[in-house]
Amino acid sequence: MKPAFEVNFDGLIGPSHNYGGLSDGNLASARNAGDVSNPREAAVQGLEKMRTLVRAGLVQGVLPPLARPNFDLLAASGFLGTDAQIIEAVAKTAPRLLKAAYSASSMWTANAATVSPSADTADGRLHLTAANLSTMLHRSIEHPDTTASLISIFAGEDYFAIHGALPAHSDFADEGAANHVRLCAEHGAPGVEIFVYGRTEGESVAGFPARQTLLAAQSVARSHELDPARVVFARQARRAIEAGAFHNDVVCVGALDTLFFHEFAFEDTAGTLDALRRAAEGRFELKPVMVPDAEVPLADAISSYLFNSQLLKLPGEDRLVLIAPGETQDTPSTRAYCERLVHGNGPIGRVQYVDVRQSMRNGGGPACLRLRVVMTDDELESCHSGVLLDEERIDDLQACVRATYRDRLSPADLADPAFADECRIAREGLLEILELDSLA
Ligand code: SUG
Repeated sequence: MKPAFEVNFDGLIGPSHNYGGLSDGNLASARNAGDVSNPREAAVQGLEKMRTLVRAGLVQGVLPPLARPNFDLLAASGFLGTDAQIIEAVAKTAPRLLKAAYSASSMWTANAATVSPSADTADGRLHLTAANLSTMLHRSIEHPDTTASLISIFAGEDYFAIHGALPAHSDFADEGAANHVRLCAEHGAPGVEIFVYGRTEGESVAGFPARQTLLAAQSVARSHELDPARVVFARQARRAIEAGAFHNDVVCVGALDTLFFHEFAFEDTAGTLDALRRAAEGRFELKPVMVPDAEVPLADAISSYLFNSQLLKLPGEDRLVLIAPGETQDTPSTRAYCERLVHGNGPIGRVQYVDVRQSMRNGGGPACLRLRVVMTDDELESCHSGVLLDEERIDDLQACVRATYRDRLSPADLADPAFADECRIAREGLLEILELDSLA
């Protein structure tokens, strides 16, 4: 077994971060629609979270924001002319389309791709499949550019297999790692991969959309050459989706041998745990930590984002650490639960709160903002080093953000043609720091 460690690739929050109200079924996005955002503060908050993990001794990566507005979407919709003419015309006749073209949603890199570490795959390569994000228009335009970023960063076919997104049809709806959990004894050892889906292909469900299908999950597992005996497909509870858990990572997070989840996360909890134990046999003993609804009602779990936390093994600490959003501390039931959790003798020994409020108000907590990539030394060596962060690079990125991002942005401001130039200049500055000028 080659030793490996988990690298978190966070999305660098882009200059057009705004509250567009674009995501049906995402309660925070709907609640804050039309509010004034602060892209500068959002990006600084995200970078401070990254700094927390760098200081804790973890390897931290970053994925750059995508170019916004996405003129390809606007051109495909028949808007032609100079950039300024296009923006003026779209703002007048199709303002929702303009919001989609400007969305900074690629910040939530848990939705960028699904990742299987080399220890789990038959060809011994690290596999990544870009998510088609086909359910929401503003997210469906991410994957071509995300794929290009992944190719630039995870360079070297000996080590990495990058798959383009699945077909853009609702039968293949795929939201990436937000519906995927990998468990193992230690990162470098072969593990078990859990794929959570909200509906089967062809099935129509009333109410909030189920953004992940079983067919998509099975397709990714096949392309990643996973051992079928070590894969579990689990259905997300309809009840959780209806309550606002538009991705499984709103009600569940796992790390190493521990699965931390809400009582109503899965349609069949006992069946899911049995399947997991069978898949884990001989590899590790599953440690489930189920939070009963009586202790944390589903509505509180979703509004506080208790489970949208990063569950991490930090150097020098015996038990796992939960990096939770500040909202979890502000919600009485989740704060009390966390206090009891760390005083017990279970696998989670500490909770640390971080402030990512700007992202939270669009439904993105600490876990949405990161893509986990388990890597060996050789794989890390082969990966583009410009996106790996130390504090100095974080300082440089923050300085660029402070110099180029607005601190107030309402969806109506997107109509200002000058804003498109501001976004381009800001992104070019960031790409230079990350030595990714080729993506400009
Ligand atoms: O897809 N919000 C994102 C939040 C994604 C959270 N990711 C995970 N749970 N992994 C979404 O719903 C809101 C954009 C707006 O309304 O402007 C948005 O896209």
